[in-house]
Parts: sequence; C-alpha cells; structure tokens
Amino acid sequence: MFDSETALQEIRTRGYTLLPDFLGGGRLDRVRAVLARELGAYRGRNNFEGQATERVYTLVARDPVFREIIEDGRVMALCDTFLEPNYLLTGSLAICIHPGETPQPWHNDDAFYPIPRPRPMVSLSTIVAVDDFTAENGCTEVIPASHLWSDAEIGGDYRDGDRESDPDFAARMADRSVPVEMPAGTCVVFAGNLLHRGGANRSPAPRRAFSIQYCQPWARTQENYFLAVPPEQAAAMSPRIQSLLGYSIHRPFMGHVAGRHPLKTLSPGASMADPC
Ligand SMILES: O=C(O)CCC(=O)C(=O)O
Repeated sequence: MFDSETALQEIRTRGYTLLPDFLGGGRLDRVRAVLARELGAYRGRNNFEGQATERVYTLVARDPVFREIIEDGRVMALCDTFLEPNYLLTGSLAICIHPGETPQPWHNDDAFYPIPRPRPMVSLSTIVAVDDFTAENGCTEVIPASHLWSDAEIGGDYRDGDRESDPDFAARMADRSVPVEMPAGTCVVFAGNLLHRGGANRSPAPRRAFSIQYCQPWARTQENYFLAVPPEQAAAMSPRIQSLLGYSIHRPFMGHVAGRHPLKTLSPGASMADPC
C-alpha cells in the first residue's frame, strides 16, 4: 500500500524512499521479457557507464510497459510535489551489471546543473530492481541525507580524478554508505542531488535494473527525446507521456515551436498558424 506522506517525508529527510511491490500485475514479467530482447548489444564505454555493464537507453520508446511505469500514479504524485508543473522525462534506461563489475563512482543524477549546493533537487530519480538487489550482486548504494550536503561536503564530482582517488573521501563514503537491498519489483525513489552509485557485482549472475528519471521543466534533459522518439510514435502516446517528452509548455513560453504549442506538430491536420 503506497503511503505518500511517508514517502515524501523520507525523501525530504534522508533523500530516498522504497516503494515495495512497485511492479505488480505482471509488469515484472513483461519488463523481463523486454530486457531479454533488448540486452546484449552494448557495453559501457567508461568507468561511469561501467566496462562490465550494459545500458539500454530510451526505454520510453521500446515497449508500452515502460510507458505505463513512467506515468505510474505513485511516482507522478512524488514528482508533482518535488518538481514544477510540466516536468520532463530526462532518462529511461536499463542497467545490467555483470559479474566482476567494480563500483561506479559516487555521483548525484543532477550534477550537470551548475547551481550551488545546498539546493533543491533539479531531478527525481527511480531505480527499479528487476533481479533481487543484494550487497553482493551490486545493488544501488546511497549516502543517506547527502542531498542536503553543500558543495564543500560533496567535494567535487565523479569526473574529478583527485576526489575519486582521495582516501579520505573513500573512507567518508564507506562510513556512510547504505546498500539498498530490495526484492525484484521494488522501486527506490531518490532526490536527484543524493549521492549514490551502482555497487560491485561479486556474485556469479547479472544484476538487472532500470532507471526512470524526471527533471524540472526548465532543465535540459539527458536524453534528447525529440530526436530519440519518432514524432509519429510520440503522436500515439498518452497525453501525460507526450508532456513528459517535452510536448508541453513551461510557462510562459519555453518549449514553443515557432510560437505555437509543440503538440501541434504531432497532429497532421493542425495548422501551425493556429494559436497555442
Ligand atoms: O545501477 C545502479 O544501481 C545505479 C546506476 C546509476 O546511478 C547511474 O548510472 O546513474
């Protein structure tokens, strides 16, 4: 049973909350079937993506089950609280951490936005376990309450080699790190400014997950969905997904197309001369 007050309070105070049984009603099986089809083509290209990790981006366009999950009412309720109206989808990717993978660098998902900390989150992230998450198989690890830390406490970001090789930083993180162990089908929702990472996979089996991330309507998105999702496919999606993809206006007029509402580009009969 979803308790939005507890979820909101946990995100505010410790930076994350768990939604048990998030993938009910056969969704976990459907997700596994899609991932069986999609995984296997790419490997990570650097230490952040993970050399022994597969990532499949643009899940929103790959199967209806991901669109249902992206607009799940529980997550939308949390986005409605933490983000401004007409917030956007910024990432939708599967992450499969293979045996032998080392830990990811500590990072926060909204590190791209150069706004001094402490500050409100610019994005809200979710990671859903497709296999049981354990400390052994590379479950997500978080630093509780780090979403409230200043720039000095964060000490740079994951691209900063000095921070990553600093034993004091590593010791400080090791003292505070919490493994998010959770059964398959559970979702961890966390503030975009919370420090976290994918753990080392010391098990003999892959650890599959997917991450859906949302951001403020004024922030540039990680994935460029206008190019990644063909307009004819977007035209058939729900109004909520269209809005999340950017077919919306952040008032008064961010996102317009030649002075018109971007949804007009999706209706073949509509005249672009019609007012918004
Ligand atoms: O796979 C995970 O548990 C975390 C991945 C992550 O944080 C990321 O790639 O941004």
